[in-house]
Amino acid sequence: MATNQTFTMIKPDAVQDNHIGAITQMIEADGFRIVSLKKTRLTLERAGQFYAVHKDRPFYKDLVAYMSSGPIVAMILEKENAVADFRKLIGATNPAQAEEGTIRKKFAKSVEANAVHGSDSDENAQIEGDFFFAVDERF
Ligand code: DAT
Ligand code: MG
Repeated sequence: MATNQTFTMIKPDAVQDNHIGAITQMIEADGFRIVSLKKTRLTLERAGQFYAVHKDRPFYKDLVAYMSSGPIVAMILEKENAVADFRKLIGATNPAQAEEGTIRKKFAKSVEANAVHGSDSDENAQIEGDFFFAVDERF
């Protein structure tokens, strides 16, 4: 259903470093419309639920601790081909491999503290957006 939408979070390191404005500007400049936006903080338990798909990976425990270590900014974004275009805008998971001009190239500090999340499929975009936003928080 949400074929033109994706979900993102500005992660704790980028929020802590005052990059909310710069990252949001890159997102809008790339043609995404912000449908929903909130600053919030995940509990350890909620971060664990959000990343449950990675629960058997060796980095899971650290990832969940990191993602609950400070406030994040959650957004639903809209654009044609949103999921794929947004993955292109954020760049590779490991910032050492992220291309010039991507959000992670500019703001990521490490594989873990990589500045932003981006959904990897339409189905997950829907699930992740629903994790943070009610129906009356989408415009
Ligand atoms: P992405 O965020 O690019 O979709 P992913 O879904 O594979 O990447 O992993 C989710 C997050 O987990 C990622 O943004 C950072 C962390 N992560 C992934 N691989 C990691 C690794 N090898 N070491 C530490 N953290 C890792
Ligand atoms: Mg992923």
